[in-house]
Amino acid sequence: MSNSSFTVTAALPYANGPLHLGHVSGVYLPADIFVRYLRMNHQDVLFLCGSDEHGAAITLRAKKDKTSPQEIVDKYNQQISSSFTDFGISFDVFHRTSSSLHHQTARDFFKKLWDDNRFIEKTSEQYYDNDFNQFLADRYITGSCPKCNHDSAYGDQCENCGAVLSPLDLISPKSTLSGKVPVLKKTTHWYLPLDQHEKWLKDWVKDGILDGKKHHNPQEWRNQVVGQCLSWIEGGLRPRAMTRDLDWGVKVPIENAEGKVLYVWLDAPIGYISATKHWAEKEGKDWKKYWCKKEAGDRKLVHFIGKDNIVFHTIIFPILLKDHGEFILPDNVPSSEFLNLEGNKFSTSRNWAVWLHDFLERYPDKVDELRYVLTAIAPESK
Ligand code: B3M
Ligand code: ZN
Repeated sequence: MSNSSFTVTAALPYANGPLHLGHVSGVYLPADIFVRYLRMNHQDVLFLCGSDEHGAAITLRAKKDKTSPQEIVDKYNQQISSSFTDFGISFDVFHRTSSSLHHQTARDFFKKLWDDNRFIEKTSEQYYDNDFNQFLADRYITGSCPKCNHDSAYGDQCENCGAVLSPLDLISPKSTLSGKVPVLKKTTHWYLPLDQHEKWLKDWVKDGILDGKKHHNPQEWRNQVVGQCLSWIEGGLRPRAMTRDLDWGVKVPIENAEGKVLYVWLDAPIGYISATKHWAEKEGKDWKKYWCKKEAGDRKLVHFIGKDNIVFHTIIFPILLKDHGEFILPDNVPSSEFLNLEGNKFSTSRNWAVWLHDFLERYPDKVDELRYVLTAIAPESK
């Protein structure tokens, strides 16, 4: 194997519940195998992860458990991190997005893009709960699905038919906070014009060409990743709001943005960069060698992710990295299909899972056996 250097990331698990074997087999174990293989071949590799501690996934869980988001993320950051250690996943660093280092990194990133006029400011009407005096995140609104009539579709998606929705599509919407019909109210947000990036994205994903030069070999990407990404682009991209009306998250670092935080899918991937900074500070290294065009040379960036995260890692995050200007783009984004349990997809919210910490408590000396079985049945392409 010729000498190369790698920055390998594994999707940041939401700190809203424990890890299950679906997460492990689809993301963390393949990433760990890849990294161990590189290290065995004396390649220079940094392997990083951390917990994703913002967004409605966290606030909803806190509400359900009648506690605060902080308590939820503290609890699950701890539990997830020990499960990874006990299972022998060999991260160089496991960080968290609630750290002040991350907040600063994400704010600076957003501010640079804002200063460079990369966002479009837009005022629109969104659902608001008068009893709770707050705008409703997509996941806080349920109603009937306009496509299949399923009666408890969420504001962003129908779990029954898979349709991607916006809250205004729902028939008879209801707030999950008060249970009442929400009202429409005006609010201003900053949008990333994804549609302006279709051309270069397509060249990059389909042919591996970036800025007129060969960037990576597209044959090495999995079919389902390229396929999903191209079908999004071909369907036409639309501007997407990069901020939210919420009080849990990274505050929007510009004037007249009180009560607004960064969209969790803007801040979470930046978590890869802050995890690197955190590690580099401790190790006396230069984080830029792992991320920045000037310092990184031909270092390869590889994101291991779950199937439902493809669009964020092949479209939105690459646009953000390119717009920012200093960063390298991913060379590969390996994503697996879902592992099923008795025919159904593993699911934290539906409590359908074999939990990793449960397995490790019951069978502490069977780690290699579990790693073997999950590798043998890995849902690589189906
Ligand atoms: N936390 C989504 C998930 O667990 C999300 C991944 C973030 S990667 C930057 O499905
Ligand atoms: Zn539906």
